[in-house]
Amino acid sequence: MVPSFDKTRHPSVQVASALNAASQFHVDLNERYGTHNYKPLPVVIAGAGGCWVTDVEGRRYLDMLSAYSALNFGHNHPALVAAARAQLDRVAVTSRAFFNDQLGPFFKDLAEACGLDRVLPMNTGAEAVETAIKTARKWAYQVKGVASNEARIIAFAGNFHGRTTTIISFSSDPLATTNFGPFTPGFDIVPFGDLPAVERAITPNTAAVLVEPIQGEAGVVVPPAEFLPGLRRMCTERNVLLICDEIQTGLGRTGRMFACEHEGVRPDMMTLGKALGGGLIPVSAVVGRDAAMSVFKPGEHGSTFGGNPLAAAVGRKAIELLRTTDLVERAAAQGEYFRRQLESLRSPIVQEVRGRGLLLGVLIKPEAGPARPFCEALLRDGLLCKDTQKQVIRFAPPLIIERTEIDWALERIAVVLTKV
Ligand code: IF1
Repeated sequence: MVPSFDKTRHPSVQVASALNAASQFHVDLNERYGTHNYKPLPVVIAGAGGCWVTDVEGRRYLDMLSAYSALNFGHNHPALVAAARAQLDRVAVTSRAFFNDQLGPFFKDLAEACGLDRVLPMNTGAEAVETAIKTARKWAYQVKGVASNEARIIAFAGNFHGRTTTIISFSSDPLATTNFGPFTPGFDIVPFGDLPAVERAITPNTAAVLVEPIQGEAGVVVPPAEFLPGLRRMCTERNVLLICDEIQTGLGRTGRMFACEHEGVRPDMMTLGKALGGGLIPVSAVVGRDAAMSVFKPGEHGSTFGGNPLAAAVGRKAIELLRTTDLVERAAAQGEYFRRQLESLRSPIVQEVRGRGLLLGVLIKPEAGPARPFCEALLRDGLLCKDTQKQVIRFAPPLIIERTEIDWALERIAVVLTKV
């Protein structure tokens, strides 16, 4: 089940920080012709397998970012690649103007995996969130009886749900919003984890509460244990839809199939993406209760690529892998181990290790400076990870990661986090 890739040839010497001509060539092309909406760490990836990537200079790195959790199965998982290949040889794209023979089975398997009724397929995470917002609004008008254009949705400070104009309208991050207005109205922001604030924010016009079970971009913030169950109770009592954005936390990442399972919470709708595409292609979906999803009639919403047979075949295989292998349990066990080992480093510059399963954040004390230079140092030692919110190093390796690979990473992390 774990993809074969030569793990014996770990980079043995610390590599130079300067890029060679092969890397610099690509960096220069990006600089000259790409739009500068990212500032990538200086590594040019040319190949990958399992938890490892290779750069254009032939160096190897252990991937502990996993494309922001899109690579729960690792790079190029053989079963997923085989499913994609087989489907590519049959039919890849049909549009929803017609049925295709992959989509129905994908709907069934995904709905059952979520314990919910219906699936609406899209491509990217942001599209799934947009779709959930549209669904909630439509439900508010058609089912709840909210007056036209008055529906409101509650979201949380520090949220990250994507980059579209509507989604950034309720972002509290100036980087995501500055000079992108005017913004979509209809959102109320309350502090993450603050149940009384949610209670106060709910009005008869409230259609939904949209929440990340763990806030990723905010720096891997786990809410208090009573938060999600409290939201569930409140939403049920006040006839408000609970929407969990499981795009980053779902599909095994936190050691459960879905992060809200840790608290025994079932939302009315959830958004999925990232790993749903098996680390190969973009696949996203809203999965929800019939009462919400059945507001749509033909022609009211859609997507050219959403639900295409290639996406459905890969998504279905991804769900199958999660349901029939020990990946989710592995994420729990390896995450627990990784976390304990990180804590036992007793680094003087680490304030806290937080997160769940294989979604971990290491909070660097402010006096040690920002997290980015630590990520750059780890990169030089052959480890890919990424800072978030200035002070947090995010570790989110593929769920297939083995204990020996975690130990390999820990050796390097120990050096970087203790040499100050
Ligand atoms: C970027 C973070 C991760 C997400 C949740 C929806 C989406 C995302 C909970 C949208 C996307 C990404 C996108 C990436 C950075 C990133 C991220 F740093 F912002 F927090 F993963 F950790 N809901 N998350 O996390 O999905 O449309 O991108 O498919 O730079 O935008 P998308």
